[in-house]
Amino acid sequence: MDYSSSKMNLSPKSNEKEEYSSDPKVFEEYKPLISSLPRRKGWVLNQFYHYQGFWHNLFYLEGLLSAQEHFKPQPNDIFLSSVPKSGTTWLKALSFSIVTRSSFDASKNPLLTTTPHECVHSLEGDLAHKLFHRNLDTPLIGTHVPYTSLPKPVIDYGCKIIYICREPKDAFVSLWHFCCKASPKGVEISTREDIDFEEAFKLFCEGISVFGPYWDHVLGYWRASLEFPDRILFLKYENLKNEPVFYVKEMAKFMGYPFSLEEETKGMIENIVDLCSFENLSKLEVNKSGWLHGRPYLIEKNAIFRKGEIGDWKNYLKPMMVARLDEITERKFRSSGLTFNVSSDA
Ligand code: PAP
Repeated sequence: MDYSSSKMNLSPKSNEKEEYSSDPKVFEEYKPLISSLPRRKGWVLNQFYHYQGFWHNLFYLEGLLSAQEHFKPQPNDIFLSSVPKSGTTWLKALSFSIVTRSSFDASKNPLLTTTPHECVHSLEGDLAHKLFHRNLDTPLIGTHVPYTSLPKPVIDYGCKIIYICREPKDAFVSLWHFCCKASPKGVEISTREDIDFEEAFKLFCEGISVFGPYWDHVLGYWRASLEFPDRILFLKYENLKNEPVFYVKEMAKFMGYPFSLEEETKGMIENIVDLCSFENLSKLEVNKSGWLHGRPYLIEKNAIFRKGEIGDWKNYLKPMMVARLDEITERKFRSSGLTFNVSSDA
């Protein structure tokens, strides 16, 4: 595949306009802080702001600041956390199915008519931008916020967290595809241009991606999971893909919703795995057409479901790129105990 024809200039310009405009009634107070932060041109939305060691776009940064100031979790809340494109949608669907399994008949499961992102709202997106008016039907909250930036009560109350990460080459390729399908609001969708692949790769390697650096995000949760194993369950997309039944069982136990022997015998775990599989969710009408809500850019729902495979990077990354990303991953994760089988499938 030749990416040289796909162009969007990513170099910073001092007079770049921010496409997303915040609600002044809600976020006015954060303007002085935000304007003092280092910033640079990002992907999709013009500006990335550097806050507490990570890069954020304005929409999520305002949500994060508001969450850090105002958000009060319930002690039994369970956070589903990830760096973007690591399996968030899947984790939301599986967790939602686990905790609501006695509330719905299979034919009435909300996942059949509602996207996983609408079944489980995001802390810094939906909740922060709607002033934390919550539907308390489930204790689940999604977030891409790095561990060290989570609102303090989330840690102090001992809320449980499930973190999912994904092999970085696949995470990058998935992110690039997603960003190419997203348009800043107000930009005619037909005039949207692909993001330059090589430029995006360079930025990703430098740690400049939404909620990046990717490696620091993963390491923050990894280290916390080693310190607090009863509070943080650390999952890999690849493991979940290879052994979904085993990990769904582990998730249910961890969340405090273990499967009974009777449920296991009836095939409840396999039913949940099937319901939430890429093959099933991606063909549901609700996930095929229409727009995803609660985002600062326009994105069609089907952009969330692309291939759902391990190792798709092989179709996109040149050998030099593979070597570079593998080298960074090896260096960053060295002596952390965290490994990915970097050069083979997972
Ligand atoms: P988000 O951060 O915007 O929420 P997220 O769900 O984390 O996105 O990642 C999307 C990736 O998960 C896509 O990967 P791909 O680009 O390599 O294909 C998407 O296809 C994949 N995905 C979505 N749902 C599932 C699922 N049910 N099972 C496996 N993979 C899935």
